[in-house]
Amino acid sequence: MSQAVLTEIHGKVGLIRINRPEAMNALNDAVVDGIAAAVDAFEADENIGCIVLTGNDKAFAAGADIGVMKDFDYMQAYRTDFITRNWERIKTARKPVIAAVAGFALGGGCEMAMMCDMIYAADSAKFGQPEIKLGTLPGAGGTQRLPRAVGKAKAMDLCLTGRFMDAAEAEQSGLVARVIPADRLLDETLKAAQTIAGYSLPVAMMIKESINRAYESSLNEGLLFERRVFHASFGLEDQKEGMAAFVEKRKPAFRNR
Ligand code: DAK
Repeated sequence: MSQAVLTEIHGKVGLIRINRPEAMNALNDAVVDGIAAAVDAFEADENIGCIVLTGNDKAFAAGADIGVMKDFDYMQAYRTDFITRNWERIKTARKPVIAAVAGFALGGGCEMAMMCDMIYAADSAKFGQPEIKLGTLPGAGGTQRLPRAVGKAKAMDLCLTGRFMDAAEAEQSGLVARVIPADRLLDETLKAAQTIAGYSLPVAMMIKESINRAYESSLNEGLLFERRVFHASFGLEDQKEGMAAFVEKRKPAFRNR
């Protein structure tokens, strides 16, 4: 049997590929466990400064595996902590994580992409929360993260009609950071990830943490958090190096401390 998740290292970037092409990359335990294990490994690897999560050209992931879920009852789903266990591992990653989405990102696939720090979409990408067609609702953040990304009106429209949204609409509405021609998606995403990984890792982590604070706090609390982290950045060797390099008109050599 082929591995449900493949990993590669490209310079300072860890790439995770969901690999169930026969099932449109539907997310089962093997996939979600594999993603979590890969995130663990890349987080622990000091050489890695950014993580990219992708699928194939047809699907990022067409949702949780419907065949696995269909006969579950409440007690079984609750007691086995059904696919909740490892789903949040992406969310807890401290290094930046980019989702590179081509083809379908539906249901749990769309939710998993939204757990990443940002989404780069191929022009072939299609996003949706079609759970209503299956007699259920988004269960991994779709009703919460989607309205924060695209606003209440469009989130209601997508979740209640189950329709798909193409890459252009996803970019217009703020779900995705960039749309890239499908044949260049991975190259362009890896290029951006290498850029991020070339900066000071603790600074990238501080920026990620500060932006995520914007979703968890009032504006004043968020600004206070940002100010404290900003002040703390003056304790970094990389801040001394970055500013000295600018003044001396040379490239900085960040050492992640
Ligand atoms: N699960 C299982 N198999 C799937 C699948 C899925 N979600 N999506 C596609 N496949 C399989 C198809 O059954 C088919 O298998 P074979 O018949 O060849 O064996 C193969 O992939 C190719 O699919 P199609 O023949 O359907 O291909 P088409 O190009 O015609 O259509 C499609 C592609 C993506 C539009 C269509 O397959 C489709 O509508 N798929 C289902 C999309 C969907 O409803 N997704 C939402 C699933 S519910 C939670 C976390 C997450 C969730 C819940 C809880 N917790 C943390 C608690 C998430 C729930 C969901 O995602």
